[in-house]
Amino acid sequence: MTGERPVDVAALVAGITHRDRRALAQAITLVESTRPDHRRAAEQLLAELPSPSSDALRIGISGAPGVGKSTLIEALGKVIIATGERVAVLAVDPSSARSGGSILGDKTRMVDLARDDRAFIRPSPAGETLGGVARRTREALHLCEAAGFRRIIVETVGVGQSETAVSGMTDLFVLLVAPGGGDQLQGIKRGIMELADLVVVNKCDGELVAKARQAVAEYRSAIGLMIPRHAGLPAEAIPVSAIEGVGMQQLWGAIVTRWTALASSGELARLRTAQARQWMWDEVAQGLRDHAQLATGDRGRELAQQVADGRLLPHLAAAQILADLLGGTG
Ligand SMILES: Nc1nc2c(ncn2[C@@H]2O[C@H](COP(=O)(O)OP(=O)(O)OP(=O)(O)O)[C@@H](O)[C@H]2O)c(=O)[nH]1
Ligand SMILES: [Mg+2]
Repeated sequence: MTGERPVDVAALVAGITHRDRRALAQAITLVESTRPDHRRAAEQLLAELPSPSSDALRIGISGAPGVGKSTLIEALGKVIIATGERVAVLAVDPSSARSGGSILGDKTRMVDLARDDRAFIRPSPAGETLGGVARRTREALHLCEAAGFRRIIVETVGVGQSETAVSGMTDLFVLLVAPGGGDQLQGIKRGIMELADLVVVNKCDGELVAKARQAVAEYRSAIGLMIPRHAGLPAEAIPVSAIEGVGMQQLWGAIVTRWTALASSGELARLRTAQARQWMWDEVAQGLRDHAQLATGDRGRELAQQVADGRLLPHLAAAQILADLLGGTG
């Protein structure tokens, strides 16, 4: 894909089908590219790939900067590999200002996993985002499944919207938290808590043990007051120490138990159907927006400037753009 050589889609299809990690990495680079010719090749690739033969378990993991996401994924990844499965990790960094540091951090904190040929780790910079999760992460996830990965983790830094986006493309959403001072739940929005299947309290070690236990108790009582996301399957709060590898078996056990329960009740199928629909409409919305920006050209820029100067209200400007695009029928 370097230079101006046309993309060899057939070679990528063959490589991915043969579980070649280099082909997978190249394919993800292709779907992330915004160049129109790359986009066409990416769409062709996605159309030509055979659908994965079995269901993958898709896990979303989110949490504030520094709570230990990378450390946890390294430890959990090893547990997954020990079960005989391969694991793919898609790490998305929502803020470009931090991207350099975080991606560097991932390389140094997932050393063992990065070295293991049963693991695939892919950090992606911000790029175009859906509230912090790269627009093309769903496609990357699909590519990982086509490459035979049956355990996939999507990691993102929690920024308020990224949790919603990541939970909208995965089967289970894990909210990672660390013990705080005083009121443990402080700063965690209720809406985010309601998305979580598992609230994992990390850093339950050393001097932090007492605070971590208190946090677990507080999360448990908060969960008890919430309407569960899946009826009959309330969220769980689990203490771990990612750095010491403590609680990893319990965490993996809870993930698998929950996923199995969702699958056998039919809830997983319903969830995925809803996600597929949402994906389609998200793409339509994004596509229309891209089209509108191109098609309105100078007029669009002029209206945006008027909005920026406070001379025109945003919704009135939007209505004018829609009227222009739709021939005044909107
Ligand atoms: N005490 C303790 N420290 C931990 C634990 N897990 C991670 N840390 C430390 O917390 C810091 C952040 O860990 P990371 O795994 O990089 O956290 P992260 O959430 O991936 O951070 P960002 O990617 O920057 O958002 C590091 O200094 C880790 O060593 C743990 O279980 N216990
Ligand atoms: Mg990290």
